[in-house]
Amino acid sequence: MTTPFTNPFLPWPKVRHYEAIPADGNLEEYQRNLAKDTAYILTHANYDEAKAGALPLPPLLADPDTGRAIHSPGEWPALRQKHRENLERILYGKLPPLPQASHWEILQEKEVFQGTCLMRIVRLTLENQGRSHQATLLCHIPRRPYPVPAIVALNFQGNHACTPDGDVPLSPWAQLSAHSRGAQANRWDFRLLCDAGFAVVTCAYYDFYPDHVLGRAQSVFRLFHPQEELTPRDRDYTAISAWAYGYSRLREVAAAFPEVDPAQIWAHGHSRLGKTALWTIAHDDQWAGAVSNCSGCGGAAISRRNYGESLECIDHVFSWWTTGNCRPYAEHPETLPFDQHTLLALAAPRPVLVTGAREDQWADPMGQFIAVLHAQEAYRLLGRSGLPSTEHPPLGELLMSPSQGYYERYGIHDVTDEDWRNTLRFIRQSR
Ligand code: GTR
Repeated sequence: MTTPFTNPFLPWPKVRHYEAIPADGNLEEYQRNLAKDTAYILTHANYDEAKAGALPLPPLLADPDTGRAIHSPGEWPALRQKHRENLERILYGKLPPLPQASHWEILQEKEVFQGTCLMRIVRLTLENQGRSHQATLLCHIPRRPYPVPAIVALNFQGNHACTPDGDVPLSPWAQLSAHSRGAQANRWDFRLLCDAGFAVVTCAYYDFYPDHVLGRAQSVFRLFHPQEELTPRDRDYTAISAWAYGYSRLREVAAAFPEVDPAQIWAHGHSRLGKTALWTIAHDDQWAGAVSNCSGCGGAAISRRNYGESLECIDHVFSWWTTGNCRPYAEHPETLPFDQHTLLALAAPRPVLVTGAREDQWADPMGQFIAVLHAQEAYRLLGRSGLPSTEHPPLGELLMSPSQGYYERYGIHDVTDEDWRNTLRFIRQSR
């Protein structure tokens, strides 16, 4: 399949500084330079489609080492495994192993929305070799004939920021609690989702990996590694893999609720968590499917395009998201043995919805659409249908089959009610 673009590839503006993370732990200068780099990158990104380029994508259905093509569904699992190992080695690192023990307890439960829904606060504890790590989950469960489907999604600013409900405990993370209660409630229409018959389980992403250069030491990786191995330079242990691990631990809790159908639990994520939702279901086959909202570069958007955010930017500015092996590939994305259509294909045959927004060109909606189109090959190999058209749909129009969905809506980088409505439409027709 060819992409709709025929322009020659133009390289991204290079990041100005590329200091390694200092060994002495003194991050002050590093962080100052990073702020300058970020400003530079933001003002130099390309938003001209005519310059976006069209490097050929690595074939999805061929061995990245030998080039040998596969033709039957039986050959896919081994190739899928190889693609996943490449993504792991170069971009996202390995997920932590399972802990020796895990348990959860209900801290609070009450009726909300005029008795149509239960709100439940759950504390999850993971234990390994005498260390323990906790996460606090905010769950909404509609009172319906059970079992109901569920959406699992990490949140950015703490459970208390997702709802104005004063009974939801403040996140213990100072950085998150600084944000006021209900500050992101517009992104979480629990009422809409419960009325539609969906349970929703969320938790602060900081609970699994605080999202900054020093976050590794407090992340869930500390269950498995001593502190000396969890410095800013230990880039094997990435935030995206820790969050993906968190998604799957939340899925286990949701699946254990008697009200929830364990076969109908969907991973939903916005932006960096949209990248994570895709990496999550690439690993854990128990998810029903995923919704990746405005995930952009390192998520659903093609890395080989010169448009909006670049992999080099991510690898530099968010060094804790990617592995230490990423840099040479980020500087030369044409050398990657995969592109992000490969990540999308790892979900096949399970349904995936990819979304973008018009004013979120940083996340390259068109690059996401191209990735969805190219991921179709894996779905077709497995006997599923791809998108019903290869034309980018008009703004606001959801293009979907039971296996793949894509739309670009008006508006900014956000999660809106329109996004949730489209998510529900997509999930309903996919089940
Ligand atoms: C941006 C980053 C994006 C995206 C976004 C978000 O700063 O460049 O890759 O992940 O943050 O998560 O909101």
